[in-house]
Amino acid sequence: MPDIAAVKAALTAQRIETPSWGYGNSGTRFKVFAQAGVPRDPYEKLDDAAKVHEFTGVAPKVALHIPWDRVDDYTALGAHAKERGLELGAINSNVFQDDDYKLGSVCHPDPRVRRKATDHLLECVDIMDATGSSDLKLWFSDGTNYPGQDDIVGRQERLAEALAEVYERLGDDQRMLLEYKLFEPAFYTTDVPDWGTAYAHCLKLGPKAQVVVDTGHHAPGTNIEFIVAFLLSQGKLGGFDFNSRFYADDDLMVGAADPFQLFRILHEVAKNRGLEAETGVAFMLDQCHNIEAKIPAVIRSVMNVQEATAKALLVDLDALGEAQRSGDVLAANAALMDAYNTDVRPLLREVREERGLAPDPVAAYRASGWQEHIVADRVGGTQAGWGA
Ligand code: PSV
Ligand code: MN
Ligand code: MN
Repeated sequence: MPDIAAVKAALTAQRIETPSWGYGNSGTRFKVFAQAGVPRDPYEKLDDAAKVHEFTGVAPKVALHIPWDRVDDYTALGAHAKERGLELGAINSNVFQDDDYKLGSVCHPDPRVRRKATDHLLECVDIMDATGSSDLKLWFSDGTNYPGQDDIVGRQERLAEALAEVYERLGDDQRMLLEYKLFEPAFYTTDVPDWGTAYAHCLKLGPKAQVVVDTGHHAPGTNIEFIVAFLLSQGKLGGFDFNSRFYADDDLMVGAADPFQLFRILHEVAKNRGLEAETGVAFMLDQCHNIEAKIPAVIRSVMNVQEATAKALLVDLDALGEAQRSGDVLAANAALMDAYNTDVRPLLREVREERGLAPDPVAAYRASGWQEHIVADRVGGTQAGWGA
């Protein structure tokens, strides 16, 4: 049986990074429903993220999206984070919202546009130098809408060229995390549509390039835990963008649509040492809270990851291994299901209380008065950008 002290230690050590854009207004292409009290600038996004960390104790890092979080002085932004017990996390590049990118960014047929896009990625590494961030997260909306529109292999070559240039610019303690997505906004071909394409590019680039798995970026029915297990076993899993989906890239709260899938993913992570800091797997959220209250939704999401992690840590790996070796299919499956069916909420409440935290972070947030404070204080919130 798993040692409960070790389970608690692993839960205490796990860190979950929250996205700056999750705190701002967002919506669909049909409507952005503005909420009262949302942050007006990146500094206020950090103020809200600090509340998530205050009540969960496990969310000290905040991912930035450039240019949504562009500021004049990143050192000052880093200092603002530090004063609140936070650190700046992954720098997410954005080569998808300028008119120039209609036919792509680093895969665009025009070298001028490719240069502009690559320069933006290099600028993101400059920002990482200033913020102390170690991860550059790359997601490309590049692709085509119609058969024959562009040369598939030619686009791969352009992509490889840009990635190689950015890879060369990375410092010793920096890495690039390449994110794939099946479709959208491109509807016929996407230049990085799946883990295999991302993996092939990362393998060619070298050890500082790893794949990021956004849980919302697969076709329905895809076995994401298989991808996770494979990438981890090859040292190529850089991290997660957690969210959940019912249909496409819905960006709903992680664990809301399919908590069992989240458990299966985290079981592979836990079993293959992905919870150990040295493995370097970043647990990030990439979500948008369009209709629900944002800060408590981020807290809820952090808790959902913790609950799935706790269940994964409760899997009796000795019993599982024994059942697998002896070909006992039912016993092996039962070893997983026993853990999944355990109510881990009391254990997590205990872990929090042992650290001097409130057992229920959402209730603690609601009682804190922060929501009333920001609603009264902030008039005219910014739009987070686009919540894809
Ligand atoms: C793209 O859909 C994505 O998942 C990428 O991570 C972007 O950076 C993020 O969404 C923007 O919300
Ligand atoms: Mn993502
Ligand atoms: Mn997405």
